[in-house]
Amino acid sequence: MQTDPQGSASFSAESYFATQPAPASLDNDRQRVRAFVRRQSEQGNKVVLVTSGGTTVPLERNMVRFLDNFSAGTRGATSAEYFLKAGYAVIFMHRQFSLQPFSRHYSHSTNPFLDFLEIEHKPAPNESLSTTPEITVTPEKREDLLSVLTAYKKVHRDGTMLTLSFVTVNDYLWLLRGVSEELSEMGRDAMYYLAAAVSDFFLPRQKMSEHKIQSGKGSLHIEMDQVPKILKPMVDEWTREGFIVSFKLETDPQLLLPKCRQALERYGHQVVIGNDLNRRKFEVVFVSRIAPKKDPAHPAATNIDDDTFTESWLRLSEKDTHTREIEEDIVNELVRRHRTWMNNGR
Ligand code: PAZ
Repeated sequence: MQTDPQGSASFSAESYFATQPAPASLDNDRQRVRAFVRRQSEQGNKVVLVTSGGTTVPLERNMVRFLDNFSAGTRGATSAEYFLKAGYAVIFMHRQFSLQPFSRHYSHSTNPFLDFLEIEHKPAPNESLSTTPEITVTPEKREDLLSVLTAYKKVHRDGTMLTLSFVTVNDYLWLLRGVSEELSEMGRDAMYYLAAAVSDFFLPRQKMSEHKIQSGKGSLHIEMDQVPKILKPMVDEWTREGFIVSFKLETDPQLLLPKCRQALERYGHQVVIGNDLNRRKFEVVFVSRIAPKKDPAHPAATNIDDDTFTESWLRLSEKDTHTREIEEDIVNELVRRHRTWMNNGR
């Protein structure tokens, strides 16, 4: 663990996992992932890990208050559906109670499913006066519901989705490491799609108050430590040759591209997808590295200072925003790039 000039600590991934407790469900989750990966591998399926939703940072061990990260889980849940449609098996690792594939279409706040149902009173057989109430689907909602339900039932029948959940940033980090290590068995056939909004700061267990923080002392000062940059060990140690896609969210448009490039430079993974908070539903940018040039004098070596980046924007037109989802285009593009990545490795 290092200390910066202001005195706050920054954990390496190693010191983080050596000092912060693993969630109680971790071993069980890892076993489920292992069995799932083995099954998908036998069936010749590619697997994508989709992370989705925000993480919390508890302020007390007996938690009353916490800091949260913005994210409804729309990107993750929607993308998972398109990956399934493209023939991938999906490990859907999401914040508890955030949106999920298929059920997201009938979220209680935007599209409550009870509004789709009607009660019909049909005459009961042999009893002319009484009626039996029956539940039916509102006719104009039928077609949409049938198509969502058909896709949902198929995924259940085929066993191509495994759902795991996290709440805190600590749960997330442990689970991400565990799932990545299990999934790395698939080598290049695995994709990692990191759409969750993960806190950059946390309160180590050792600094947390045991009980509810009391208000008697007036204002509250909390100094948080930096969450370790886990993409580095993820690329170098946890995943073997997997195709890794991370997301970068910014609110200042000037920062978006520099931050995406910086992430690729630091961690050396395959793609960063940049999105602006207010434009994310209809515009994203794919940033990746053009393979470093070979030095003719030393053909075996690559010059890593010679990095250049490619940037390609995906946009939905004004008209399409109401009828299409940008995740469909994101997933199609990634499936294409993953195929090239797999072919290059073989
Ligand atoms: O879940 P949502 O659809 O509301 O938002 C998706 C998102 C903006 C959280 C995601 O696209 C993203 O950028 N995730 C990474 C955030 C970050 O840590 O930079």
